[in-house]
Amino acid sequence: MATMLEEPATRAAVHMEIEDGLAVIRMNDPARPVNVISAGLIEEMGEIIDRLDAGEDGVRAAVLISDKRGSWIAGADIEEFKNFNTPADAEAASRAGQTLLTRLERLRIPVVAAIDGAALGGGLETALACTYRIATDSPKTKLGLPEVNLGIVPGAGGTQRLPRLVGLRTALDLMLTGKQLDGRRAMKAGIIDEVVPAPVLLAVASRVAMELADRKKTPKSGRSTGSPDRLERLAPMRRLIFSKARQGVMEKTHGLYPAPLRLLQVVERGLDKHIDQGFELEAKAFGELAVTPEARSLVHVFFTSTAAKNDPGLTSGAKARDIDQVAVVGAGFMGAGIAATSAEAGIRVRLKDVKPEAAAKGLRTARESLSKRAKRKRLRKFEVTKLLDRVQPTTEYTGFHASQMIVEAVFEEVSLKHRVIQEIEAAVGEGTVLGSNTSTIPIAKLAEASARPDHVIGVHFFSPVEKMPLVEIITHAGTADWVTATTHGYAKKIGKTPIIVNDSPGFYVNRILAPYMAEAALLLQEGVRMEAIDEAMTEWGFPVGPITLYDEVGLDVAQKAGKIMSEAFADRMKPSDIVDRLVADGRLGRKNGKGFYRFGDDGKKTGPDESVYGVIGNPAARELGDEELQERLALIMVNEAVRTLEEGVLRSARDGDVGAIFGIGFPPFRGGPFWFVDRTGPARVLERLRALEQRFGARFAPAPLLEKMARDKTLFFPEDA
Ligand code: T1G
Repeated sequence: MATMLEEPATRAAVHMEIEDGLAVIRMNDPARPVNVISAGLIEEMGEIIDRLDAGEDGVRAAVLISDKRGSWIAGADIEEFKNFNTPADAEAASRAGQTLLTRLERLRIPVVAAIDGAALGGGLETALACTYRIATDSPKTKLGLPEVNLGIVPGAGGTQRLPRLVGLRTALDLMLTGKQLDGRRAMKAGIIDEVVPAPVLLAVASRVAMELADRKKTPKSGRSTGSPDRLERLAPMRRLIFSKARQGVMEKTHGLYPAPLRLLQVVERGLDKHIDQGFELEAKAFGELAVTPEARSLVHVFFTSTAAKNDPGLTSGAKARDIDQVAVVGAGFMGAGIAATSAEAGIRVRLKDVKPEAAAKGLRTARESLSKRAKRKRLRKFEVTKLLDRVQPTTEYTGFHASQMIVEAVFEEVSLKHRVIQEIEAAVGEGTVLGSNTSTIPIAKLAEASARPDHVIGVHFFSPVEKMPLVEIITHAGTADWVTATTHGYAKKIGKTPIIVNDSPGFYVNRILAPYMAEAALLLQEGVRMEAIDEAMTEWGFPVGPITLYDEVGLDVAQKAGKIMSEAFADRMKPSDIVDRLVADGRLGRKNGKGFYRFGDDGKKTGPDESVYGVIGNPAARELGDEELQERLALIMVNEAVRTLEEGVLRSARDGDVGAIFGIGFPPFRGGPFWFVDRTGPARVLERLRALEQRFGARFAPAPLLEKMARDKTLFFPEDA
């Protein structure tokens, strides 16, 4: 007979049911959308382990499962990180998690982790302490140790258990990238013993648990990778692995992020020691890292980006329409990317172009992209066919009426877009959102051609669409709230992080990029070498420098955007004529293999093209220190960001940080331009801008909001001070 042992009503995140010697431990935190390892959960789990340890009711095996759909355990409670005032606070939290999981691992009975949904960070660490791990093949099932993305290392035994289970290389790869694997890939990596469909998870887990108790079964994970690899046990091999990993980290992060380097140290030192000594090293590192400014900024990025994704910020309560079909007009590179990304999220797509060849080419591009993703996900043949079939090419507007959302991605020309909008409107009825993927044309201008201007909205993707996480949604004064809500829901559904901004030249992302790019061109004009400018900014934390960015986006595109911005903000964004000269010299950047830099036949950048200095008419003889370059470039962008908030282009500082990090690559460890102002201090930022204004003129004039904040001693995020 089943015995249901009730927990006190206030603490009911974990329940245990016992039947015929099997304990099913069910997690479902009523206070949270996902299960997290909070102080409360540690206590409740501890009590359950006490009972199992005491041999309760003849329990012979246990299954650990979640009653929350799509979430197993999302890791430690990141909210609680805000309570860490000292390294000792954080170290103690890590030790509490380690102790719990060591007790779980050392139970006399086998425990099967039955995983459906996210098992991340402390979630995966919990699974690693179980005897056997079964995951479902659901797309919601993700396994990984994403702690580095929060500026910390795994703190509940993961740095020690994972390498011992799957070998050094696989473990380092997972922990240094924070990548998340679905069930099948996790099994290939040796983390998971078995993958099953969700409906049979509990049944299979229960059977396996009893078989383990009867010694009819042994775990298989770890073995499929052949790990721990014998070679990896040899000292020279290990040294090589660590030195390569260290080199990789330095190349990628320039040593700006302490967590990955500390992780390598903890794993290396812990490897030959008893695992308990490894846990000591881990807890210490966790404690020190959790209170660093880098970790605080990265936690800010987690919460702000999650909030941007979940909250469209509408006060009217307007509801989003569900989206199961979209139509994309314009099957170029962007259109194909939008189609592929939508299809991957389970949305049916009509991909239209005027000529059949163009539609077919777009379809090919979309399918190639989808096939690559399917391969990585190890989809079965019928699943791949289903995925590819979701994108249907067309030269007509047939089938458009069944779409809830249209995204036009035709050439950036107002008259063409006007015509396309009218054609679309003739084919669809009321209630279909009309989104434009323009990056330069005001949305209000596009809406002028529309019979239903309240249905018109900007939905600005970044290239390559499959990789870039941001979607900038732009409302004009007449956009209806349900249209905004639906577009926000669409962006979220396809896995993007949206920010919603008001219509204004350059919107937000290009608006703050423009003065930064213009400043880089001015530095060239002053005679600074291109690599010096690029290096200064990668050292500051951007993924690439501004001169490389010119080559990447295309000099003709940058020229056009620069003109629009200088017309709108003439006092601050007068571009130098360098870009004009390069374009006139036939240099378009990477796309024609000729830009500021030289490119090899394989498209790779080979080095600065010295002949550029001749085109510019300047010998590049001036040396400026990194600090001056960084200050001019970073502050001109930060100041512009503050202006957009002040003018109401941005609705919140939160969106400004998310947009700069996810759209431009503003260094995440600096938390975004607004967080940067808070951490530097508005008064200090103001003082530096004033000094620059004196030397270089009005383009550095501080945003009035900064003056006000410095005067009133206020912050953008006072709650995080
Ligand atoms: N802590 C606190 N809140 C969390 C959370 C967490 N770990 N994970 C999610 N939430 C909140 C989130 O803020 C949102 O809140 C809601 O849950 C739904 O999330 C000891 C040190 C799990 C894949 O980094 O990746 O373990 O907006 O909208 O799209 O070594 O959330 O509703 O108020 O994102 O379905 C490591 C972070 C922690 C995982 C779900 N774990 N989370 O995605 O929903 S460090 C992570 C995610 C750690 C150990 C250590 C995703 C998700 P609200 P959501 P989703």
